[in-house]
Amino acid sequence: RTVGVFGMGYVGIPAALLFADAPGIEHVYGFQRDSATSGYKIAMLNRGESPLKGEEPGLEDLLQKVVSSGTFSCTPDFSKVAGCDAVTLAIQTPFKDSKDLLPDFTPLIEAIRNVGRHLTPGSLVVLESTITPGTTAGMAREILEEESGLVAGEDFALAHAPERVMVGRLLRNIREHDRCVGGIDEVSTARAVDLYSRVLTTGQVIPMTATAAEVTKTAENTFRDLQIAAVNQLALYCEAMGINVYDVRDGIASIKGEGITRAILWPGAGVGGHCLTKDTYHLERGVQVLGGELDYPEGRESLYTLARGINDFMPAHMLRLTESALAQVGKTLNGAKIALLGWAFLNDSDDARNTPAEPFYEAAIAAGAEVAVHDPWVDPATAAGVPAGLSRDLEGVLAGADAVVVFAGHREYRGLVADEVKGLCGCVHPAIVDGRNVIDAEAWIDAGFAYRGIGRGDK
Ligand code: SAJ
Repeated sequence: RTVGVFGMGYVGIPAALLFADAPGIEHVYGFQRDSATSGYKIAMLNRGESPLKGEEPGLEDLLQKVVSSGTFSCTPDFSKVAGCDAVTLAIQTPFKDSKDLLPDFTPLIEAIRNVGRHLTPGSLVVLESTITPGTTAGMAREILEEESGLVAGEDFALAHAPERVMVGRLLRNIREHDRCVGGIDEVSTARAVDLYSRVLTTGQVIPMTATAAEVTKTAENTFRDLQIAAVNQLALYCEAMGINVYDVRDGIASIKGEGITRAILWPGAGVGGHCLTKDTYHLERGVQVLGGELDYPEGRESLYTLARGINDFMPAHMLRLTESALAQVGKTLNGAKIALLGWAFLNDSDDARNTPAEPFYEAAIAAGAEVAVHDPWVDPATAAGVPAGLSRDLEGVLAGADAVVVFAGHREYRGLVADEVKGLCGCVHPAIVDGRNVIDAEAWIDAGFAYRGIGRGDK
């Protein structure tokens, strides 16, 4: 059995290596365009070097194992698809502009075309990218049939197997997570179940239709976004009522009874990343593609887009909290120096895609503030949309700040000492705004800070 994997990225590389290491699979081709931006990966991978940034436990060892045993090779030669029993596509669906509601499918469409051009009867094609419900059985099927002259379901099998890996634990996630696998027909589902069962160790394969698998993936993150919006809304209410949202959160989370568990997530400065900010729109676009109407009570918009609205409001709320803290010490945003701590969208991460810090940064500057940005994880040279002044010099960013605003809960910020920060700010009463519950409010207020925190109506 020979397998091909399109897209040598965070999802494709670990998947290809695990297929290469799986029983019953003789060879895996990692298909990678020999483009100016990513062609370098081909030689690197064939040398046994991972092109992925950051620590991925076990990945480079596995890569060297399968390269030296000859069961994996990376190639730009798409004609080798003809010899593959199965081809999976883990192509990113990037956004031209983060303001776009849906991604640019061009790279994925190009990859599907390349598969179609060399597809042979009896093969299985599996899409792993996060896609709008209806894509596998719709657009992907049409392109593959058009390019290959074959008939999906009869001449080749077609399925969707969404991934849910987290950077830093790619191999573990693929081996251990349960995996939804959905075909355009029963045979396709069975073929895909057989393929993925070979790489999973503890995870289970959950068979369903291709469209159900697409909905599962987008709905999983839509629900997560909704849960975060629910607790962000609660935080805003707690601020208005003068109570501490974290006391309420602890209370709710601790309510246990016969099988009762309350999932309550964390309020914060906003929701970023490539998944939660977009999967809601994938899901609702799928309803329009497949169902026609987004159906909800007369005159109301969908709950999920309301949730997106609440999460996207949090950076603006952070600016209101900053303005309020500055006012407490007789200052305004206009003319203030703000030290923004944390550009990444996730704690202890270098990923800045769709970071909620960006709308805050833009609005603060528009209000006349000067903003210095610190992030010890984000690499200014490679991260998306990084402000010119991004610095790793925390003391330099804090020097002379009228307000310190925490946007990411990086571990470096959990150890900040109020008096030391105050010394660096150089004013008697600096402001501190905590967007991720990493600041000890009492200690910083005692040190003379004007304190605000998301959900901290008690301060
Ligand atoms: N966030 C909160 N409160 C929370 C949890 C997260 O404000 O309680 C914020 C984070 O600060 C971040 C954003 O939401 O800005 C997204 O956080 P995340 O932990 O969901 O990180 P993602 O989007 O990189 O990863 C999610 C994960 N999905 C789940 O955990 C169910 C990941 O496993 C998926 O692989 C990924 O989406 C994806 O690829 O869909």
